[in-house]
Amino acid sequence: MVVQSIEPATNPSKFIAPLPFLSVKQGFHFMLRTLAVSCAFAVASVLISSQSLSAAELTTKEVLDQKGDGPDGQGNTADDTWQFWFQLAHNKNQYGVLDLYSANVPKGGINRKVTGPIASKLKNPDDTVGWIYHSDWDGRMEGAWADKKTGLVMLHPYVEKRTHGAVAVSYKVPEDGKYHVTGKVKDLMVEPFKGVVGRLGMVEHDGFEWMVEVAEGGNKVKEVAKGGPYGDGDGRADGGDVDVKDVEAKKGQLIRLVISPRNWWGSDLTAIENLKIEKQ
Ligand SMILES: [Ca+2]
Ligand SMILES: [Ca+2]
Repeated sequence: MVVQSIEPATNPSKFIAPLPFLSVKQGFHFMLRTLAVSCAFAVASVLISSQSLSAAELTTKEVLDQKGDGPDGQGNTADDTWQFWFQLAHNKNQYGVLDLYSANVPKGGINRKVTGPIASKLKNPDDTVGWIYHSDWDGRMEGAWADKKTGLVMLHPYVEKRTHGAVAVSYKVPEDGKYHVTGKVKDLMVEPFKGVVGRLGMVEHDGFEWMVEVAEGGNKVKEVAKGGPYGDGDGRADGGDVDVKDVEAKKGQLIRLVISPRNWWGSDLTAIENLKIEKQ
């Protein structure tokens, strides 16, 4: 009977110099170099991915994307980077999702009510697509819109049962941190009220305000900043810059830009230009 001796694994050369043509020392250096190169690649890829994850810009592409960028393959759901919202008439701190891609809306409307996407006051209605609420009683204006001709992203507030509601666009935060929100907002329907009602002080067209808020889904966590009012005369500018630093949010929370109609919703089609959200 042959008893095979098993060599104890004490010889380091068997582990450090895996390639037969390398000495122990060369093998060790080879491994160190391989390790260093791998680490450099790993650090570089993490830096690149975190940079792309932590900065985003809203363009018409994001509004027009019916499938969204989240894994469920449906646009404007909880897994998407950019989402579009309307303020609930009966609970101002809560928002609902604009859940209908307007290209799906038949020209005759839903139940003969909604007439979008051909919003009566959009500049290029046939080239404008976006998001509205499925049971909206009046789809002429309210929603988040992208004009393919002008390249503009627009939000329009709404009214329901005499309550003037805001609309919002939100960015899903990819990692905990402080974010810098920049962009421009502009009233595209400057309509100072000059009639009898205006002279009596019952101003309807009264511009809009913007807010930057942190939210979880449709629920407001905190208001971080606000600006305006802009538009509709009264000596005020038609628009201005949004520039808000130190918006602290946790991964998965939403940073949202709200367009609030103040007293009157009907003339507040608002351009959202160069909206960028970047990790500081
Ligand atoms: Ca989705
Ligand atoms: Ca206006």
